[in-house]
Amino acid sequence: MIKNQSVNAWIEEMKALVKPDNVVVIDGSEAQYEALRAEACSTGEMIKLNEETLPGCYLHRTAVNDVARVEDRTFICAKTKEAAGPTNNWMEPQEAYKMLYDIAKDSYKGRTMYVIPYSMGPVGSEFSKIGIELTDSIYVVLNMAIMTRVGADVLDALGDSEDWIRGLHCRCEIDESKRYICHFPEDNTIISVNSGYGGNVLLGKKCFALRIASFLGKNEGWMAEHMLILGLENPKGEVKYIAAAFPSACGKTNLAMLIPPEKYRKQGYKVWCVGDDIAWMRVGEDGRLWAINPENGFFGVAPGTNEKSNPNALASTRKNTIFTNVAHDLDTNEVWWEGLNDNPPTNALNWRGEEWDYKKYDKADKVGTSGAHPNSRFTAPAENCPCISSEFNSGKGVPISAIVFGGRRAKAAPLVYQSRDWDHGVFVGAVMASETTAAATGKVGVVRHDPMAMRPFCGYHMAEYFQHWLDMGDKLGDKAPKIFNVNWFRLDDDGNFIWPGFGDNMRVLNWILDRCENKVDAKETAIGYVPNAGDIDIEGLDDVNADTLAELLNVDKDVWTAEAKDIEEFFASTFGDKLPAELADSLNTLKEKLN
Ligand code: OXD
Ligand code: MN
Repeated sequence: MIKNQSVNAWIEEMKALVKPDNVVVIDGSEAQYEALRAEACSTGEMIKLNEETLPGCYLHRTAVNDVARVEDRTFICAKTKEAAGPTNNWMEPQEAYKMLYDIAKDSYKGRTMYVIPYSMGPVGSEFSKIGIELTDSIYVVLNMAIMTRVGADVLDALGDSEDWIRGLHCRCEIDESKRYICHFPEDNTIISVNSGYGGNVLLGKKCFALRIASFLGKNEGWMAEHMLILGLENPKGEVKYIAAAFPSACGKTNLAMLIPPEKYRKQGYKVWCVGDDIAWMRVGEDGRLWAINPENGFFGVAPGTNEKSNPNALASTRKNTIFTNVAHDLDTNEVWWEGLNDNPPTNALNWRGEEWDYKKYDKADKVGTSGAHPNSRFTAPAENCPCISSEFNSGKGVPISAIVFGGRRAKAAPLVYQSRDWDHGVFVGAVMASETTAAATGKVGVVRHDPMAMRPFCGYHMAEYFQHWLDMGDKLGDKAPKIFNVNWFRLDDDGNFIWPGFGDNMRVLNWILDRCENKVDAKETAIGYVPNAGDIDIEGLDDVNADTLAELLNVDKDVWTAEAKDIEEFFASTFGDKLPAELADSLNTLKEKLN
């Protein structure tokens, strides 16, 4: 079936290394997927869920030691350590290949090699790029089939081109001590061994669409970003698009599928989801920035997803979805997770597959006592989403009016502010910091610097990445999107969230778009433009009055003086004199304005 010689040559090379019993090329047909689902169920790799209430849905459990991305075992194997930069682990490429090939050697014996031809982006679009993933996991095949565009038409679109990304995944023994997720940006190659967790093994996602693609983007003059894309439709039927970067598990999926508060809905406002995790953006013929979502599905965090927080995400998971590491209700053969509803199943297995007593749930030990793992996931087709954008499959993309950065910050960042210009906006993105979450292994809740939410995903030196952002601003000139920062997670002195978040975030998005169209004024502060109190609509919010709004918008001089010091230390210790001058200038301006 495969005619492309470079693809065939590489498959032969990898076959000789991993020695599969047989090779199956994934053609994208429903018949082939159905056979694979049946096989996975017969071996226990997947469990078929209730066909009446969850048609086409399956449950999978990963190994207990393999439930999140492993940043400490993720490497950028560029030729030099300098090219990988200070925010990435680095391994010398030849050394890395040798180590990985030693681990991968013979690892498919007794197993099948699945060859997955996939396109990131609509097949044939000028934005899109093609990858071939080899895997010994049916779970990976079926997830890739949801998350990307897979099949024979991808091979047709590739033709005899050598421009494609190699991805080798070997489950091996799921041995933590030999788990490596390695990227060879100069060779367009990804190798992942000893894991079965999505973020480590669905190689189209973080590995290709962010780490490798960010490197390609720098060289080819476009951007690969950890951003959702949404379209906000006003009562006149005009749709404006926003791209927003938040660290993992900080609500990108919720924002991307937001349902406007009732009063806005009645006026005719709507939100359309283009993507919830990744944006590829290019300067279009008209000089504006255009974006596509290269993915074809959602790999969303299950806990906390419910009828109120994100009805669209929940609806997306009601058919043809794969659930990973959630609780299994044995009475109904359905799934459950913390925050789904107040009725935990009484006859259930937890994410580890053990009998589970919901009464023993202890918030302080979620991993040990919860039904679902805190980083349990749903893999749902984008076409299931009730608010999927009509432009979702458009190869042309959508024009971006505003770029929004945000994180989990208890105090420093106000609800929203706007940068003074593009270069200052790059600074605003570069100084993003957020509390860590369960999406990656390691301690949860520690504030860390996460520039543009790309710290775990930038495939090259991050100071050069900042420079690339500045260069894109030069290309875009006065057509550049405006840049903002939001913080939905501000706490009061008792530790309660002050802003209601979820659908009400629409009130902030409206201000952002009004600013893009010069419809409202703003107050200049040391950190940028903050809304005038009357310009954020709080009508109908029970818990937010003028005083709370003032607190939410407050830019505290002492807090920001400490923040500026912290930024200075972060810049100096991480980037030294590689930091672009524009960012050092923005920091100096901030310090001057605070004085
Ligand atoms: C994700 C992540 O899965 O950021 O999107 O971890
Ligand atoms: Mn993500």
